[in-house]
Amino acid sequence: MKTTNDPIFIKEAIKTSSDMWFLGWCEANGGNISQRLEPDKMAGLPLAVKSDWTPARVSLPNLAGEKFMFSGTTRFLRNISIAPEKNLGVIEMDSKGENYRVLWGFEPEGRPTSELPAHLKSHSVAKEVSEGADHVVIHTHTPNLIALTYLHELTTPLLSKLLWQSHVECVVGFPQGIEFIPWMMAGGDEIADATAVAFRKRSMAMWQHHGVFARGRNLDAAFGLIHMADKAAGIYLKAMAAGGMRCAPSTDVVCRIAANFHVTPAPDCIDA
Ligand code: 2HA
Ligand code: ZN
Repeated sequence: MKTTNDPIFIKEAIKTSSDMWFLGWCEANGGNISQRLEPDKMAGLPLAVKSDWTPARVSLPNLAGEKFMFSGTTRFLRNISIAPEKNLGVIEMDSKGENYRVLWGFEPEGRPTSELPAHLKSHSVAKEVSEGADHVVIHTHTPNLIALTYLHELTTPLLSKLLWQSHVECVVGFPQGIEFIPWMMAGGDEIADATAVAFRKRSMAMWQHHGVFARGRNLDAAFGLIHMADKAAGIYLKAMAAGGMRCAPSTDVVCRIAANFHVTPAPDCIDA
């Protein structure tokens, strides 16, 4: 595992992507990660203009001039640990938040993930609603959460409550719930917009039959949310396979746990 003099954000990307791999979340080139980088995070990284300005299929003025770490399109998250300079890159947005250029990585040459518009639109909303605190977006193919989208005709309240009632820590981790996004074409503008809209209210969005998106202040925070939700989905599936959820915690119990931790479950989910 390569860790020597890499900046801390690369070490954190290695840790997170390795954990995602070992949990079975990122087969082949599945899944992608990104992080908005403050200038001090890139100290020691040899930045140089490595590509022309390239349309990012977005127009996001609040991301003008921002720099991001991205995993690369067609690259495997599993391989970041052995070659971060091939599987990760740093990009810079132009002064309109419309085009990007590569400043480091994606060796010998490459581009950010095919989900670039969904990540950038998510970062734009995340930066705004968190007042700059959120820096990370993770997309990944979590088997238990995906299986749920094959089992039930889900809605946002149904999925949020199902997870809150399957693992009693979940309401504390994501009291805003998790947005359910019906199937749309991956990589497209429509699903990118739907994900960004979801992030105005919540920290996670579930793409039907595909995978999950989470935002957070750092990789650990976004990873932790996804881990919690996928574990809850796994507990639900186990209980269902063993005969059904015969004595799940009630809505009242979920509310009492939330109150104990001074959080409020999203009214559009808990009351539905
Ligand atoms: O790039 O996960 O949704 C791999 C993906 C696309
Ligand atoms: Zn995907």
